[in-house]
Amino acid sequence: IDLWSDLGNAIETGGLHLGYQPQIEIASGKIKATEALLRWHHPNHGPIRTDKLIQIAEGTALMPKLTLWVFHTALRECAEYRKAGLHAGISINFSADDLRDPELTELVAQGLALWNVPAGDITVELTETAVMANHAGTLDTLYQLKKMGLKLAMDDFGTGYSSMARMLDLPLDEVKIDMIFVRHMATRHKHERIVDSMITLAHRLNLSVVAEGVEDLATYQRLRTLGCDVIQGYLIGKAMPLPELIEAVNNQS
Ligand code: G
Ligand code: G
Ligand code: MN
Ligand code: NA
Repeated sequence: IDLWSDLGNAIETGGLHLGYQPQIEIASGKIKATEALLRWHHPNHGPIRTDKLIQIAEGTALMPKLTLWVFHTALRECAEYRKAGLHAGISINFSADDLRDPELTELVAQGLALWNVPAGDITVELTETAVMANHAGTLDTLYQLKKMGLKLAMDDFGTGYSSMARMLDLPLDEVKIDMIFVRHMATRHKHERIVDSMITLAHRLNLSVVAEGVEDLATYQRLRTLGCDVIQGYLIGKAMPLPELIEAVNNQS
């Protein structure tokens, strides 16, 4: 099977979609933003894992095409859910390739103008490995995006390496605590102490904290007590297609 060329076809002919996973602000109980997560249902092989899909595209000519598709689709659908009454921002994942692409900021500027979504409502999620690539252009791109008014989030915080060192040179707004820390924090003391320390560290740097992978009420309650700002996870909901997201919001109010 040639997944690479199938993916190329899917980008051109419409085999992809984005799922939107709600992020809830603990203080207000409201959806503050959604994370756009790419989904590919292959006509013969069914759903393809997204990490695998990204691996197939990265380092090839498909990655910029895919990113263009993701960015425009996310902004168009964000504009759509705002019209439907959900006044929430959107978080988008960029890969190492994307951040090295000197045309990324131009693509972002064009998308913003076209879909009329305020720059401040867009958060760019960076994995530590994407930023670790240590490419001179990457930092430049991040500072430009920041100057354009977008927000920057460190994804998978606490995994990878040099996570603290990245805090010195990146103009971050948010950290997303990786679910390996969050998953067992309600039952394991050490996990809970680490999450507590991460929240304190982030707040000392004036960064907002999102906890990922929140699956149960006990975990939510611990996070609330520790002063976490935002939660994301199956307790609230999985990534869902736009119509389902809008329906869920309408049923709530
Ligand atoms: O929800 P899920 O299993 O699909 O996410 C798997 C991984 O794929 C996550 O690390 C996530 O950051 C990444 N991912 C999801 N959507 C996108 C996307 O649109 N672009 C990039 N570069 N990565 C994405
Ligand atoms: O972008 P990032 O690497 O953070 O991708 C988040 C991944 O975690 C996606 O694959 C998403 O579908 C998944 N995810 C989101 N919420 C939960 C959760 O509560 N539990 C588990 N096990 N996975 C989750
Ligand atoms: Mn992410
Ligand atoms: Na993550």
